[in-house]
Amino acid sequence: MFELAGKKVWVAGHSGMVGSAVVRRLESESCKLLLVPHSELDLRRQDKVEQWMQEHRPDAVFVAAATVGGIHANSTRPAEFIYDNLSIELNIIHAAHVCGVKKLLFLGSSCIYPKFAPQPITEDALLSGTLEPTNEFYAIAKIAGIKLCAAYRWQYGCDFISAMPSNVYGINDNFNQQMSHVIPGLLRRIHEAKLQGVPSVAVWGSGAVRREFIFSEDLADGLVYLMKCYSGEQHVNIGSGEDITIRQLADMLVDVVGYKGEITFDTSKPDGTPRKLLDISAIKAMGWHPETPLRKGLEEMYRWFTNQSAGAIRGA
Ligand code: GFB
Repeated sequence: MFELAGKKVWVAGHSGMVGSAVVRRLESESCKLLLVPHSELDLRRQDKVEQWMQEHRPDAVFVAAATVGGIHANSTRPAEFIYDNLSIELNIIHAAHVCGVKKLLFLGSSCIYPKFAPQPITEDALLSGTLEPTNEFYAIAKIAGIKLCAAYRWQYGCDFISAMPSNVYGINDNFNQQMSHVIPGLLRRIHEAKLQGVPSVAVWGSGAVRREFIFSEDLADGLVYLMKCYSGEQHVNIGSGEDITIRQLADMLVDVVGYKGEITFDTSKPDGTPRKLLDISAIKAMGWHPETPLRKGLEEMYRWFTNQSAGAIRGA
């Protein structure tokens, strides 16, 4: 057990969807939160990161900072995705070792696994096949992050762990159409089509591919659980344990929003990986399980979205 109470905990990336959910979840842990905005600390600058960590001396670190995006952003900005993410991980993980951080959790992504990995995907599928080309550069950066944690554990005995979530959605998501993942992208398009009386909304790709989604608040709870209860070299999958097709997801979103128009499919847009369902038996065996069914999470996300002022929604 790693107790968080009384500890100084740095959530790197606290303004993002996952980081802000971790901050909300940590409010009940009696720890002292350390947060620094991007405008004050560029995590891609090694000297600045080391200096900031020397000054603030966190006991524990959640590495939720990353350059992220959906299939379009990943396929069109590969240099930013590999450069930013490698730099962020390298700087934080190395500085955590130098500054004697007691526990660090690195956050990856289910796209680290091979495109055609057997489903559901177990942790040992890592590096067993070719990656999905639309997110290869991001995946390689995230694989490097896992290996950094393992290397610092082997050589220096650092208690650095890694968690691999399925596709995340929820509160404080990014709704920019060029950047977003499928849920915020479609939710916003369907909502705007409803308001403007547009008769149809185009879904990218065939709609036949399958994805597993985890609600931001469930993920944050699982990450805090791992921080407190898990120590090991093996990265740990974390998801909802269920997947659906993009067509089924679009139908659910139409229902949640209350849109009366039609859904069409734009097959000129990429599908990406055919299926990405994580095997979450390892984390379940540790005693954690997801709480929020997809439909309930989408309703909560839509309520949150419609209650925000326009300026408060990222990417809108
Ligand atoms: O969410 P998404 O971009 O993530 O796309 P990936 C999932 C599927 O939804 C793809 C389709 O088949 C998309 O073509 N889709 C349909 C849409 N309509 C839309 C839309 O309006 N916006 C978006 N974005 N997709 C990302 C990776 O892949 O998943 C990252 O690129 C990361 O590396 C992330 O791992 C979790 O699952 O395809």
